Amino acid sequence: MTQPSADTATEAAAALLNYFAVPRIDLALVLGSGWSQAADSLGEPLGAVPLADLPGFEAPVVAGHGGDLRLIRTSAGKLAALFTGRTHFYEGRGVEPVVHGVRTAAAAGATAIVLTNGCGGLNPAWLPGTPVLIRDHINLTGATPVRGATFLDLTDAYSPRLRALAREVDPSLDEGVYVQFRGPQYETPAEVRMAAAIGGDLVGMSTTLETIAAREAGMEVLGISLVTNAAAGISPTPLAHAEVIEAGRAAGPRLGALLAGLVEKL
Ligand code: 8IG
Repeated sequence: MTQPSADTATEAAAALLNYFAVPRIDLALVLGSGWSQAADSLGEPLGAVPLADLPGFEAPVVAGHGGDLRLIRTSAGKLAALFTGRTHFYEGRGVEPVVHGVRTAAAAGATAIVLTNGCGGLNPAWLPGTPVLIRDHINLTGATPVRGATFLDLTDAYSPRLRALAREVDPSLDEGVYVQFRGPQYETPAEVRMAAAIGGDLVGMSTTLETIAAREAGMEVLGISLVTNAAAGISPTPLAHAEVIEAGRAAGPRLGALLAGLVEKL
């Protein structure tokens, strides 16, 4: 299919607003690996549409990654679009499908977006199941959603205001720098040492391109990583996708409480 563009995001936004019969949405959340259980605690569910039914989306393929857009009314009365899955850069379809959900949310009126992910942790104190706020990122994909000579400022890309709100909900939250590798293979231990040397705390395969697109679209961004595993070489045991799913399951109640407390304040 042809690549979804900013115009396709306008079409997808119109389709979703029409589907739910609402004039606009207020915020959006993207649930990454390990975060799916948090979906049920965010407010009053108003319905769901398969992403593949909206212009420009294709169904995600990874086990443990869903593919719906759910509309939720938060306890504060805001309309939140919840993406239960995302397209990853490693799927090889390019950048446009990766950021299509973010652009659709912005085109539908969202002024803030919460981007969550599952990732590897470099700090051995972050046991599997620990949520960490993203303070900043390093994009090692070599790709960008920005087209042309658009010199987008990424200072405070991860909103200090929203991070402070998250810490009001959970004062124990640490912060870190998220390093996006292309994947889909996990890093080698040497690549993890490189990530540490360049200032990284978290390694993953999503989020940075979405953040860039969200900032270009003028949204405030909150990024939250769930450390589902120690990054390669940090722990003596090899990485397994089953570990990722188990860490998410065990952390479910904490993540649900965190997101529910947060959306009340957004
Ligand atoms: I879940 O250790 C998850 N996603 N790059 N490295 C990278 N991505 C991840 C990891 C990890 N764990």
